Amino acid sequence: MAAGSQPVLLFACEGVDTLAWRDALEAALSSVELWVWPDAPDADAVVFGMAWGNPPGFWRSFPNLQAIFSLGAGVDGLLADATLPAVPIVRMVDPSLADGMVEFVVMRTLHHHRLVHVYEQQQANATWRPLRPPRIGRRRVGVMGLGELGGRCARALADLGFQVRGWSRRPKALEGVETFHGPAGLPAFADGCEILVCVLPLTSETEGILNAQLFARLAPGACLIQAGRGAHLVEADLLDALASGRIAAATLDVFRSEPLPPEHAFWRHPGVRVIPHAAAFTYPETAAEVVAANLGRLLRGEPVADIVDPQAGY
Ligand code: NDP
Ligand code: OXD
Repeated sequence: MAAGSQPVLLFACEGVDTLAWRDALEAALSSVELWVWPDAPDADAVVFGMAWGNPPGFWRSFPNLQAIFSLGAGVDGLLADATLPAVPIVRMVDPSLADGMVEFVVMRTLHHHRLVHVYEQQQANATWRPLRPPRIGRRRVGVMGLGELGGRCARALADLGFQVRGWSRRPKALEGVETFHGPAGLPAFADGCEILVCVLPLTSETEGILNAQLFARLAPGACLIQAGRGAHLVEADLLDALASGRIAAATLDVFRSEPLPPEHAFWRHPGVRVIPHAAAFTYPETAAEVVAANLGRLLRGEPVADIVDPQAGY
């Protein structure tokens, strides 16, 4: 394929359904030419990139790159590449991705609220013991991260009737949600939470934030739902908290090492439910429209939402 008169968008994403993405992007894009890696005959012609799971150094081969679109909401992987060109990064804000995260968080919050993690262990011993959960309005759920995903989750949980708190970096108001922010707000946010949900981005400030100090603030026997990034969690602290009963059960969707190695203690721990990084997915048919709209704004020189702040790291 030779470079034509339109700017070229190079789609170079690993581990996704490339054909579905190509079809969706071709249907949505009108003012750029789409190339799909490895079919990129002229590196100089590439003006926009769509990235996911690329090896470090990949994007530095395109000297005329003007912006990178992340296929995922989390950009920690991209930003970890020290050679990444200093161009704007547009992260993924796909309504279907947010729907998926809401489904996942609501599903697992209800699972823990209704004590299904206890019934699973009772069933292993053929134990018949009904347990009455607190009324939903008495159940304290804390959501870490109140962005596109966490904000939607917190609102959905509040709509169901949970007593919801939320924690963000900057002050934020969300109807039905008691909000806290910054490191100073973290202890008060965590105090007495019975179900803790993490939907944070991974940054230098949030790495290792799910640790013994935080767990000590939760209600005894609290449950954890972790759908942010694996490096948020200090794994040894979770195993200790499960052993002491400080944490009764954990739903883990993301891990420091993915796929989770077969020998990892989480696989066989009765208090841990392992989900293979499947809380929420980006859907080409909706996400391609979002990419096309942002590309159009870039080409017209208009401001683009969802640009990553490299200082903040998300
Ligand atoms: P957003 O950027 O929209 O929101 C991030 C939220 O985290 C914001 O509320 C932000 O605060 C808050 N935050 C960031 N840093 C801190 C900090 N240091 N202290 C307190 N709060 C902080 O991101 P999304 O909601 O779109 O995505 C969040 C993350 O979810 C992704 O980065 C990714 O890691 C994860 N994810 C996981 C998936 C899965 O399948 N498991 C799928 C997709 C995403 P503020 O509002 O003040 O900016
Ligand atoms: C994402 C993810 O960041 O799938 O979009 O984890």
